[in-house]
Amino acid sequence: MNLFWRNTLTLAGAATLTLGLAHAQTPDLSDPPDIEGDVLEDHGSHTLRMGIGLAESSPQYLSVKYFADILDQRTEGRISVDIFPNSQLGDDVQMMEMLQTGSLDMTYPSSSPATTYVEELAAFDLPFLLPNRDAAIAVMQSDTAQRMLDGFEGSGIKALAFSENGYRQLTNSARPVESPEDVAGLDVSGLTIRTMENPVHLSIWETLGANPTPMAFGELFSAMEQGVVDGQENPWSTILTSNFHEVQDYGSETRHVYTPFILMISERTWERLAPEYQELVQDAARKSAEYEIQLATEYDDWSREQLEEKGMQITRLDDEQIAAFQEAVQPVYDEWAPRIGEDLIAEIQEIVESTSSQ
Ligand code: KDG
Repeated sequence: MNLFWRNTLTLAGAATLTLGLAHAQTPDLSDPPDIEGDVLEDHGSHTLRMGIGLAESSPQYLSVKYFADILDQRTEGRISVDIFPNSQLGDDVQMMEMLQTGSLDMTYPSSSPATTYVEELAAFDLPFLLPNRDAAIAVMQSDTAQRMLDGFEGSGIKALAFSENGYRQLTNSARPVESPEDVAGLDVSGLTIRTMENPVHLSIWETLGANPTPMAFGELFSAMEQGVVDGQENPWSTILTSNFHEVQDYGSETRHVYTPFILMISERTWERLAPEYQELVQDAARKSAEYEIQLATEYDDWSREQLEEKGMQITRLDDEQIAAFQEAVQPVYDEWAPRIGEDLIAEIQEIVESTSSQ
């Protein structure tokens, strides 16, 4: 564990089960791809416990069900996956620690709190680095990203695949936000914003004049309900499937950061699996991650429309308004780019540019 990174954060304590009930409604979703391949030879039975932060209707949960179905079908039920949604078993930070000790088999955090294990992951936290989904996907599928997954080696965690959490959007209960000035407040105080446990995110919101508070995702709904924080930022699908519209009146399509998820397994669990099972788990992880990206894409705009229908006042920012945010967070780049690594950022920018020239 890198102490420098750890010390930058204030951990917000244990996750509690405070999310609203899961939404039953979903957009028109693609069916999971057919499960192909023979049934594997019997190498013993395993039950894998997987904890995730999000609700049963989220793209993350639905893709994990597909992951479980692949393992079930290819082993005739010898590998089963028990999924615990809604931060029931803890938050991203706690569940990664449980993977290290072997008290939990699998989890699926955002890359942002995982920067305590692999610092290079913080490149994803730089605001406005990935301008569109094609670029983001190209980066997640690149050798650069594979190097980041390999960087977990020796930590007690094996990182299997990247997928999409998505473009993060700001919501709050105080006022419509169209500009950095609205975040900072002119005659009123800056918005109190919950962030993930990640120093770059703290820096973004401090720079914008907000009062950022890192907090576990599982505590967020009640923190907003009780007015402990004014707002938060997450992809529209998470805002909808976690029922944040019940406690947040305003949304702004800021798209300030694209966050990936990382599907991971405890190294202890991994080592207990026969090589043929390991290969299957790795393959199922990649396939379910691809499916997750597909679902997250299908959810994104649909979720924003649903939120509007449910009464959230959503501001779509034009290019000029986005540019104002981009300019305001330039100091975050200046502070963090040298610490994260200029070469790494240049590598990512090259991948981004190669997608725009296609
Ligand atoms: O399962 C993932 C969630 O725990 C979390 O990563 C969601 O983006 C998230 C957040 O804001 O904490």
